[in-house]
Amino acid sequence: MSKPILISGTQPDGRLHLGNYLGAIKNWVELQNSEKYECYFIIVDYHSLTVDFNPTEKKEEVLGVVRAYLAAGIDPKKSKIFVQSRIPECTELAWILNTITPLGELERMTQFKEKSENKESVNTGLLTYPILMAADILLYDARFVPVGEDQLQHLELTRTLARKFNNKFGKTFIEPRAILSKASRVMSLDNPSKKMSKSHPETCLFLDDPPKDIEFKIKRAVTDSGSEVKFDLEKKPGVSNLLLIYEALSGITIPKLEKKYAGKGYGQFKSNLAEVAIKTLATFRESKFSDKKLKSILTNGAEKAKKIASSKMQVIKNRLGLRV
Ligand code: AQP
Repeated sequence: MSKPILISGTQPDGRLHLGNYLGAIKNWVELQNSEKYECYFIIVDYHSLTVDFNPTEKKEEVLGVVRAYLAAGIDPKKSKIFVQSRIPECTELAWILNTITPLGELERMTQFKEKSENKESVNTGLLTYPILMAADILLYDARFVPVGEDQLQHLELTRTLARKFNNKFGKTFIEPRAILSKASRVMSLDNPSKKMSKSHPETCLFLDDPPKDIEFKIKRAVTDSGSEVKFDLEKKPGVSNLLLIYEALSGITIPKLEKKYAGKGYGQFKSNLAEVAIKTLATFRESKFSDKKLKSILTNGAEKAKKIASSKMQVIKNRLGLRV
């Protein structure tokens, strides 16, 4: 029997951060290695056009994401790795899904509201990008989508669109389910009420940060009043965020960490966390893959994805009566 399909992606729009890794990519590696799924990992370059960008940097940003995937442990022999824009069927399907998406559903998306807040003018892509994400997922009949918590609302829209299309035109799409990692919402180091986000680089620990920057950022991270290292999201959001990060990086559970640092204060805790982060992230700083190898992985991945996408598109067009 064939394995269920699992799909996820990352935008090539700057450097990847600890939220991307602990909320998504680390989990992808574990899911891939469980051998229970057929895995597709996309570099969603069309999504990344919705924010300001420099065309001369885009190619390197795309290769940078592939490099991070490989350094994290995504294996091109086990998983398909490809770039979204190499599969035009995705934008074709996005157009079709546009025609069944109520405008109100898009306007109420938290990410759209946050990113358009206080802006005089907002591009339409920022509003419609959840439809492109839905197309990426539905095109490959994915059953599972491992994402961070910030993407759950978009995934819910994907499920709504699949249901709506199926009801209108006959069963065509699977309603995908999210898979969340334990650290599905890594918060900003400066402000634990906001998620770590590349739109606010000052809040991020980047995967390729040099050791001295990691140490500096963790030492400076906001902690709470008192000195007890204790997990309490309401009363101690800063320390709780650091504990979640520590657990995800080291595999040591939060209760064990609380015990280890009982009576020791924040200084030692932060200094040890910095050591763990420097060690774990060494793989991203030190990994070396030639551009030639990365490009060949992408060509190979796109060839496989293209076959699946084009045969699914035929089914979709048939359903819509578009094949004359
Ligand atoms: N802070 C986070 N905690 C947990 N998971 C996170 N992800 C992102 N931030 C966190 C997850 O990373 C995957 C890839 O993210 P993306 O490339 O789609 O970009 P994003 O979600 O838009 O990431 P940013 O940094 O937050 O960018 P901006 O500032 O542009 O919004 C996704 O699975 C995401 O959930």
